[in-house]
Amino acid sequence: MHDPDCLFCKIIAGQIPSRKVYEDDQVFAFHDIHPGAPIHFLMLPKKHIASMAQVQPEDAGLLGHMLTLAPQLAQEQGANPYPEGGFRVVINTGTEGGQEIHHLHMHIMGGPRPWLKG
Ligand code: DGP
Repeated sequence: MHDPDCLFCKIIAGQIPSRKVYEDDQVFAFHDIHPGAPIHFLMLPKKHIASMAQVQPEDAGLLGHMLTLAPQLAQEQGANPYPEGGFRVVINTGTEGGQEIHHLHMHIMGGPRPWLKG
């Protein structure tokens, strides 16, 4: 459940400070330290899953919970309503996928352009 060598497990446990956005029994969300958009926070499972490549069938409910929470949290953080507003969800997976922290996490980004390319 908790990996003592994992930076994000330490953030979840409060051993490293973060700017918390949301917490429940399954997930934790906090602002990215290097925001790439006006709104940029990370949502992660409390369970230590190294990446999306490690997700198991029993994690389907957990991932569904994260996906269904994303719009609510994005709106609470100031994302404008769909369709003119909106947000982007990114899950970097593995080194070639741009993943630097090996604890599964969603980047949730939004706000007025021009932050978004492509
Ligand atoms: P990724 O490349 O998908 O693994 O993204 C990791 C993100 O985590 C990156 O955008 C920066 C963020 N990050 C790294 N260390 C910390 C930290 O100590 N605190 C916070 N709030 N964010 C961090």
